[in-house]
Amino acid sequence: MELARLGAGYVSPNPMVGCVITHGDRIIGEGFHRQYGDLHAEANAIRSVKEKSLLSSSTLFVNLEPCAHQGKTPPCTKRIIAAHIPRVIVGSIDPNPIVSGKGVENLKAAGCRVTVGILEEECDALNRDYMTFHRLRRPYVLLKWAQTADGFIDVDRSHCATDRPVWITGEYERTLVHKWRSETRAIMVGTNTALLDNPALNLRQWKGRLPLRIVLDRTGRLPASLRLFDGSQPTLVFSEKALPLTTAECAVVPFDDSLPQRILDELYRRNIASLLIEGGAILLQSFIRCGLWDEARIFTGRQTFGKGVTAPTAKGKTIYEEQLPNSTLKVKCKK
Ligand code: AOF
Ligand code: ZN
Repeated sequence: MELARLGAGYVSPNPMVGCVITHGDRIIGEGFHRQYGDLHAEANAIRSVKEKSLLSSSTLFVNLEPCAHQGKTPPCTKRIIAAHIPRVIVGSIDPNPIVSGKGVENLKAAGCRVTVGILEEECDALNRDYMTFHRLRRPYVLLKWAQTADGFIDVDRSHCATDRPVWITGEYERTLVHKWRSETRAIMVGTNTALLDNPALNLRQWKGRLPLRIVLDRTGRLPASLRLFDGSQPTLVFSEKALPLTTAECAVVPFDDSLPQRILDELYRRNIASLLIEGGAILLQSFIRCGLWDEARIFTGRQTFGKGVTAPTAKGKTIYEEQLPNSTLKVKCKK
């Protein structure tokens, strides 16, 4: 799993996979999936073994069922069988219908001894985006917001036109959010947030793959001068009518109660396995209302606003809490 995580941010919509090959009590090979479309973890691990003669009496450990399909690379089961590896230990069964169960079946048919379900919960959690994408046929939905100690996510800015957001957290939190962006394939904001904050939704403070930027614009009122439309990154606008955009794509959907589901359907079609929703309150709450979220990361700052835009409320189980330099971070999971 540690090896698998080295691919974080680079492999989606494919899973993070790590693989270790042992001989007796010695590790003789290691590998992980480095980048979308590259060699799979098992292939890298087999390649890394120097004494190939040891493979026929080795054990291969992998967090996800080895694939049995001819994809961008040949099936891993074929490589494992060709290397005469007699024993394979698997964490999770692959939820991808083109592989699911077939990998284990193929290995067993070739006489390999296979054990499935070792640290399954941890392996499922490691690839929660991938698991959610295939099991629920929608991206993993991550909500993020920052609120004041008295529960506001913004001051009331309805009467002032400024593109400067009011900061509740600080530099450390900002960098952390950029890291999260690098680990997510798409980032979405609502119309008001786009207008008032003029966010760039890029990775200024972190290295990684640029995510798809998504913004809602029901009636086409967002000006082309926004940073979102600077053409520096793939950008998608959901609107009720086809908008004549030059630096972004437009997806037409009805803006009714089904909007969150329709957005996720469109992202599923586009092979986007994870979505980070960064605000504002209305957009966040609409996904919460539909139950279409998986995790909420909430920063609570030290200052108070007294009045303003009320923060969303999401009922869930707190799975993590940490004191950061300028706030408390709470991570909640739905249910
Ligand atoms: C990976 N890396 O280490 C393993 C994967 O797009 P392809 O052809 O690379 O195939 C992707 C599928 O292969 C993926 O959905 C999963 O079922 C299987 N295993 N994929 O990208 C890996 N082991
Ligand atoms: Zn594979």
